[in-house]
Amino acid sequence: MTGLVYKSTGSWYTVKSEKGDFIECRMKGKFRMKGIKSTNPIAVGDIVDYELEETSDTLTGTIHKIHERKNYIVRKSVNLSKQIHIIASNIDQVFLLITIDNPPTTTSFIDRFLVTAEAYGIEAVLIFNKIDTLNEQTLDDQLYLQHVYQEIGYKCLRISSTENKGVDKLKEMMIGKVSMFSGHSGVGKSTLVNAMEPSLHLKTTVISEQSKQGQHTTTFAEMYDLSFDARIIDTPGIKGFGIVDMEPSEISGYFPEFFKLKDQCKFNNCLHKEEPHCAIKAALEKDEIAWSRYNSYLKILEGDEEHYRTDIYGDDRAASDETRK
Ligand SMILES: Nc1nc2c(ncn2[C@@H]2O[C@H](COP(=O)(O)OP(=O)(O)OP(=O)(O)O)[C@@H](O)[C@H]2O)c(=O)[nH]1
Ligand SMILES: [Mg+2]
Ligand SMILES: [Zn+2]
Repeated sequence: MTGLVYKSTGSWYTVKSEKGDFIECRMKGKFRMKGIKSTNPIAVGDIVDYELEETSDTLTGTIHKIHERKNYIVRKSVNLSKQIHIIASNIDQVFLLITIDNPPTTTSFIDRFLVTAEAYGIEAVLIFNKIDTLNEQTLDDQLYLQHVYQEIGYKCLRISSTENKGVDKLKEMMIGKVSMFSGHSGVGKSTLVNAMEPSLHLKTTVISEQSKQGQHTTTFAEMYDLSFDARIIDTPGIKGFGIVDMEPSEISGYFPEFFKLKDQCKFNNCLHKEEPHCAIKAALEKDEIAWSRYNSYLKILEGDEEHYRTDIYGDDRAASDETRK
């Protein structure tokens, strides 16, 4: 029998059958997908083959095959730097929730996320959530960031999940699709799912007053069927985004505004650092490329991965003055 994985806790997987029942399944033996070394062999969104276990009183099953994935989005696991964690698979679009200051989201984090989505060929949309909390300064910061990303071509939405602003527009974009919410803990992913489907009552928690960070309320990725013909995968907040191995020459291809200009660089292997007649540096000087994007690019190029854990709330805050050049 074939089903779709709605939740994975590591040892048990909730699979929705073709008839629409939810069956708790285990994995049979060990199996690996070709070329993927991940901490989790099966992810939410996977299509699997399973057999029902006849011996048990409750309905359980064993999974013996994963169908090939259309795509998947991964992050490097923070502790085991060589391993990756598959957040979800077979998704049509991913929404990154961003808050300006509660909690703060850095441009470096946003850009790492976007690079990952570009690399895996998944459309990414930016959601600026908690717009009801913005003051004069943070509103300015939010609008500036939105401008930067819209210029590049990313769709942006302004939402207040608690005041139900902008939610209908989002729903429209989700019809007929599998979408995923991502972002730091506390940005309001689960609150936004509740705003779209109040009957779900997903657990949410206020962010810590002191640290201005979320409390990691959602602990496992889970998919939900929504009443307007849409599916959403709510995910646990992520601290940082380690970029999975990329060749230095590949990276600028995942910055769409760099990619457009690349052919105009003097050297076709230009890494846009110190090379003469670099079209990207020229665009930067003319303010046609945002400095925050260029800085993110350099960090990824330098393999600056450990950094994000310490400076995420530090000097490269999304809305800091340096990035507003
Ligand atoms: N003012 C305001 N508060 C919001 C909004 N969206 C979410 N919140 C609040 O932000 C806090 C965190 O929301 P959650 O939905 O738990 O955040 P999350 O992103 O799911 O967090 P994790 O599950 O930890 O990753 C809660 O207190 C929400 O009520 C919003 O649009 N405006
Ligand atoms: Mg949550
Ligand atoms: Zn160049």
